[in-house]
This record gives sequence, structure tokens and C-alpha cells, in this order.
Amino acid sequence: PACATRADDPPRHAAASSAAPQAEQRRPNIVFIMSDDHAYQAVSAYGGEIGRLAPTPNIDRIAREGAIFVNSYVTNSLCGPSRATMLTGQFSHLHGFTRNGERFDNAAWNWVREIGAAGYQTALFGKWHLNYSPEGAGIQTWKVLDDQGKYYNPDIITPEGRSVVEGYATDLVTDFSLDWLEEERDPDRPFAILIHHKAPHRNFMPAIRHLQKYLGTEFPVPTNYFDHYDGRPAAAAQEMTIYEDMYEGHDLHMTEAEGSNELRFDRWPDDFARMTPEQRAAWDARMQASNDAMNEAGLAGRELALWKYQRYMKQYLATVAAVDDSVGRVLDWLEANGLDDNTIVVYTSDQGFYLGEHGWFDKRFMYEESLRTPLVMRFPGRIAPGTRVEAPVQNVDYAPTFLDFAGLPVRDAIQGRSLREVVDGDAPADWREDIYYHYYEYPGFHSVRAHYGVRTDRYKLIRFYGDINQWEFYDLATDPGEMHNRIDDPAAQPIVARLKTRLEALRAQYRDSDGPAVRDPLTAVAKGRRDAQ
Ligand code: SGN
Ligand code: CA
Repeated sequence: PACATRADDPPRHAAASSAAPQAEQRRPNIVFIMSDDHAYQAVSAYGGEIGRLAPTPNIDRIAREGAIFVNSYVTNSLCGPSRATMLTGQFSHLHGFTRNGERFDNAAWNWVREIGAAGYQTALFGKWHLNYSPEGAGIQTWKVLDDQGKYYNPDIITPEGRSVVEGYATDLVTDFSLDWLEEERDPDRPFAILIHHKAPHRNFMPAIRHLQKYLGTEFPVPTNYFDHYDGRPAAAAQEMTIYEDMYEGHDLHMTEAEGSNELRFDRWPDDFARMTPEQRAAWDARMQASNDAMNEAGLAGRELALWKYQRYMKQYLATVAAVDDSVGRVLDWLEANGLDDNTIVVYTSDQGFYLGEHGWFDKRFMYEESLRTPLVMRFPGRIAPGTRVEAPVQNVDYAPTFLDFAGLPVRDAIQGRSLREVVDGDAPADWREDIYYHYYEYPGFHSVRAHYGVRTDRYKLIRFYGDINQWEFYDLATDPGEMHNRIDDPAAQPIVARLKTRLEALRAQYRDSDGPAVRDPLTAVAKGRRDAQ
């Protein structure tokens, strides 16, 4: 990574002097709810057909009573890098956590430790995924899922050690959070609680109460479900299609044969093996008929691919239902305890996700569905109900936002900006007009090549590098599905040239020197490969 200032360099302003007790009480509480892999297409506040069929009324309530960010993006569409970015306010190349499997330096500066030192009570429940445990990250209270976390009876890690806790992950994380708010918190000091769910991450196991919720619903198949990736070699080389790359047992919960409850290929059998016999029996009782019907139909080829899309949507959206329940419980608790007025509630995901667009699940690409991430925020009195924020925002903005609302100075090393500046719906004149993105994890799961790029309000320019060297250019106004790479279109050359200059400027501004420079020519080998497409 480029050598640059880290967020743990000294703040540009002197630390805020300790607040008077009365002011202390007025400092807002922060409830930062994040799910894992929740596509904005599956949040009904964003509109769209999926949200209509599978609404999220509680997440929508945050938007209705506060703001919805309709141009919310990540900086690197992957769990660990996103979380490190949210904690530090920096792009991946500066905090150094560019890909999953790296270890976040828990000693590095993060906003949670900072507001804790300034008098907030801080707590984290759920997925961490930056290290084995958050030990040393300066979060005062924590109880986390092991690594990615399991849906049923997950291993839970606390400062005292690890244990298996019986229950459904989304509900357990909510219980831990409400127990802490109710019983352990000091009511005289402000708090920041991070409620970070495992759902709806792979392997998409719904709670028993939601298993049949969408079994009878037909979801609209994206028009580019059977994408052939013409002119997009990196898209063609991925391994993340629903029809070829999902594990039939593990992800889609398909069974071997009619009358059998034995799962088809299940790469990590522990997710089901750890269920209690009662949980497994309840699961089978609800899924058997659907699985039997699938086996009886003997589907193949295109029909099977379409069936898999429907099964994926039913299971994924049913895990979202539990997340929405959780948000409702938290909002109700705040209201019942008179805390809703002085509490900022944020709901987001660590990145977006594909719901069958281009045939895919997972994320990583700079294409819209995984570049975008849902973001809604409520703060009564400070954010007007029904605010729609059009300004482009990124997950580098969360850390400065929390510091800013807590009355703390924002450090120079933070690369984002406080969202307080845009939550009235009007962005200041010098707010960013475009966003920068950089994905690194290759080789890796799903085989998405490293790439970086710029997105303006209308255009997108991406450079894939490594063993596939390729530029891509999209006009989102005429091609919102990003099906036509117009990088070689003569009519596009003036705008492509302008975007390359802009991309170079963004890389300089954010001090990213990872990957080839914008002006580096494509290599002969890679060019040959591209021409052979
Ligand atoms: C696991 C998943 C992948 C997923 C990564 C990263 N496979 O490896 O499909 O892309 O996590 O996800 S799984 O079968 O083991 O679930 S992330 O959200 O943590 O970035
Ligand atoms: Ca994720």
C-alpha cells in the first residue's frame, strides 16, 4: 500500500474539552445496525419489484422518519475491507485491509475507540470478521460471531472465551444488544452500539418462522440473468453464477431425491450438522414438500437455472425478514425507553449484492448492484422525515459522521466527509461529484479480477488489471444494466479520455498507487487475450 498518513496520526484539532454534565446528556446515542450482503434491491424503501414482494417495513421506517441515501456506495465491495473502511474512514490502501483473510490492526485508530475515550459507552454485537476477536480494538463491550458466523447455534466469542449459543443468529444478536441496552448500560452516559448481523450472507438459512414465507412467491427474473458477458472478459471469467457456482445443498438447500431429506452437495456440512434435532426436524417439515416437488419435476438446463434463482430469492429474502424484525425490535425499544429522539439510527450493509443480475450472487465487481449499498439514517430534530439524499456518499463517510454528531473533531487522515453536511438533502457546493473504487481480492473466491474505477452521476470507467487487462466504459443513462462495454466506441472517446484524467486525479487525491497507473498501457499478452474475445 501507498505510504501515507494513518488515521492514528494526531488529530488536527485539540481534543474536545470534557463536556459539562448537561451537555454530556445531550450528546446523541448512536445505533449502527449493519447486515452482511444486503442488496439495496431487497430494501423496499428503495422501490422496485423485489421490495414490493418482500417488504422491509422496519428498515423503511428509518427512511420514512429520516433520510434515505439513494446514491450510497462502497469503496471495495467485500466484507473485511468495508468494515475496516467504516472504522477508519479510509480507503483500503491506507488502512491496509485490502482483502478478506488479512488481519486488521486492532491497535489502529478507529472511531469507536475515539468516542469511547470521549465518554461514550461502546458495544459491539454480531459479526466482526476483521480478526479472530475485537480484543484490543478499544470497543468496551463485545460479543461476536466467530469469523463469518453460523445461522443456527453459532459459536460466540466474548472476552471470556468461546461457546456455542443455541438459537438463530439474527435473533441472538438482537437479544444480546437489547440485553445490554436494558441491563448493562449506564443510563447517564451516551452510548454507541454496533449491531452487526450475519444475515443475509451465504448460506442463506432463514429462521424456522420464516422458512415458508416466500415459498409461494414468484420473483421477477432479471432480464440479464442469462448474460453472455460479450465484450466483458472479467465478467466472463468470474465463478459466481447462481446456476453453476452455488452449492446445491449448502446454499440452495436442495435435497437428493424425493422423500429424502439428505442435502445435495454441501461443501461445509457444519452449518446443518450443528442444528439441534428439533431444529432440523422443523426445517425438514417446512421444506420437504418444496424439495420433493423440485426432485419430482426432474429439472435440467434453463429450467433448473430458473428454479435455482427462485429458490435463492426465497431463502435470501426470508433471512432478510429476520433482519427487518430485529430492526423493528430495536426501534420499538428506543421508543419505549424514550430514547428515540436523541439517538441516531443507521441501517446499512457491508456492501451490495447480486440478486440474479448477470446471473450472479455475491459482490466484488464495481457494477451497480454490488457497488451500491443500502443506507438509511434517522435522527429526529436533525434529519427531517422523508429526506432523500441524492449526493454520492461512500462508506469512508461513516466514521467522520459519527465523530461529527458526537461533537468530536474529524482527523485529516480520514478520507471521507461527515454526512451531516448532506442530510438536509442539499449538498454543499464542494461535495464530491464522483466516487472512486478499488477491488483487490484476486486470486480468490469467485475469481473476480482486481480493478479500480470512477463512477460519475452518469458514466462509469473501470480498469481490470492482472491476468486480464481491460478497460470498460458504461453510459448508465442508456445502459443501466452495464451490458455494453463501449470502451472502443469512437463516439465515446472524448468522455473516456476525460474520465481517465479524472480517475488519475482521484487516485492522486486519495493517494492510491496500488495497481497499474492509469496511463500504463495494457500489456501485449493481455491485449492479445482481449482481442481474442
Ligand atoms: C465466503 C463465501 C463467499 C464470499 C466470501 C466473502 N463462501 O468465503 O461466497 O464471497 O465469504 O464474503 S462460503 O460458502 O464460505 O459462505 S464476505 O461478505 O465476508 O466478504
Ligand atoms: Ca459481506
